[in-house]
Amino acid sequence: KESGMKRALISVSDKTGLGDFARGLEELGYEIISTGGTKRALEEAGLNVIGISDVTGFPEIMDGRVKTLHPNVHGALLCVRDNPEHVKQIRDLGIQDIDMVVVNLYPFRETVQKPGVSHEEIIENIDIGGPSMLRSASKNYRFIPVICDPADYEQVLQELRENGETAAETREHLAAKVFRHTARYDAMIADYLTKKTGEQFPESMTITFDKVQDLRYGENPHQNAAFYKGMNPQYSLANAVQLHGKELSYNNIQDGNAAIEILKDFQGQPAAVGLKHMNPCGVGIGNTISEAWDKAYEADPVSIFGGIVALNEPVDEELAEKLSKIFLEIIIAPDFTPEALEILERKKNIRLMKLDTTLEPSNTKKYTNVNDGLLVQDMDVKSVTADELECVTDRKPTEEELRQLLFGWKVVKHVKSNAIVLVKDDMTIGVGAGQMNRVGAAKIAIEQAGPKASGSVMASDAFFPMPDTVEAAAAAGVTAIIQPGGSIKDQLSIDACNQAGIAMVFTGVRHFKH
Ligand code: 93A
Repeated sequence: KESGMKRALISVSDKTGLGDFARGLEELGYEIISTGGTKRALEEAGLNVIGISDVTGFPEIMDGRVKTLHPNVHGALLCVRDNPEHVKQIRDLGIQDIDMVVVNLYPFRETVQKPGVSHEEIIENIDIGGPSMLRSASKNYRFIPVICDPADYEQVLQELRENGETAAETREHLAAKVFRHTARYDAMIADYLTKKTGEQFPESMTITFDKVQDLRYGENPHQNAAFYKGMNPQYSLANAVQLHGKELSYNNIQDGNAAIEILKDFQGQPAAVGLKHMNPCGVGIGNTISEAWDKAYEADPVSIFGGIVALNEPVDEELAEKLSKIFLEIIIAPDFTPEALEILERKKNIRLMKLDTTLEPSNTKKYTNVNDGLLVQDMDVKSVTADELECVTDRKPTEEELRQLLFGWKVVKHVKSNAIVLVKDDMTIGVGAGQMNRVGAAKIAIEQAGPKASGSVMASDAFFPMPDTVEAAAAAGVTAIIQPGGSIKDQLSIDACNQAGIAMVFTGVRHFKH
């Protein structure tokens, strides 16, 4: 070695913590080699830096596309230092050792997510030299520590200060992290280009997720769990700002997600969703958000206990007073007024999440796990308008019935199948969820509605295989029904409706949710 000093190669896009880390290395007797932008940043921070061109004997060319791709770099990084042949070869070629690699990559993900970004700019942000160095040094982790995450700077410095070198175990951890990082990085590029080709379901999936947080536990305390976010998290709870309360649990995140999914179908009017165990227990719309909540609450004042509330307008003082009277796990809303916050924050445990819940449905994919595999489908973003309904009974629904039917249809889509929802006065009054037969779901909804069932309308997520559900509806005083239609026995249900004076419309669309 010419200088006898250790050398660290630093080339980073994310310059977080860079100055302090490099200074730490300098104090430990390291020389620092850097590429253009990193070198400038380090020099501004008052450090001495060797330019990469002095190592490669080559200028950085083609707008930086080739800076570090050179045998003087990769020879040093890949040399097996206890292999005398390797060492001889690099000495003969005049390749100097590099003892540490600190690289993080062009911000590909951030670039893809930039509004109005061009394809060319995205392509330029595919880092080639960076991953190459990370991979070379990681393959050789027995000898070279490699850092791709500024969060690891401190530990590395500390080990160097204490022992003059990093622990073998640390180097192994760092290398594993690098390969996770570069694998994910490539997967993001693959995702971007695959989407661009229009391929819907490619031969192999490369979905990339970033950990949001480890969770205390999963559905139950004996299950470990973590929360990850994907590439388009704008409508995800991962993007919510928590204003108050304990950390979200696994079940909270699932339930919260289900609640905001429902809101997507109620844009353009104040809407409130009460949710328990993945199913809505009350949905209401109103002229004000407070009125919408009154209805969601009144829909089922029993089940909402310990539930989740999602709203598509800010919580004000009036609403906060009402919400504070019941035990709720989470409130999700686009905002909370200061007065509302003050009222709700008196409750220690309630989680207050600020999230833009007013976005339109997004046409993203939905993933469901099966043992060691994944089912992937489009999100169910289908909706129907009044014009698309086919009335199949003698009596047509009235204007008001039609409004309630469409309301019920939006809700039933989000209820676990088999699902029946009863609706009256812009609110759900009975929700029958997740039954193994349809009439069973209807009976639950009717029982829950009690006397309110009379004069209500019914929505069914799938067709009636038999007339028994219509018969139960008629007995309860239901006046109109919305369902997909399409059973070979539709006529039996239509006859039963006509007999009871019920108006029934077909959507031609079904909303199974298993
Ligand atoms: O364009 S590259 O793919 N070609 C290279 O040879 C190369 N070497 C380092 N990108 C390359 N890098 C990347 O440049 C690093 O991964 C890092 O993200 C970035 C740092 O550049 P600068 O120091 O000029 O800001």
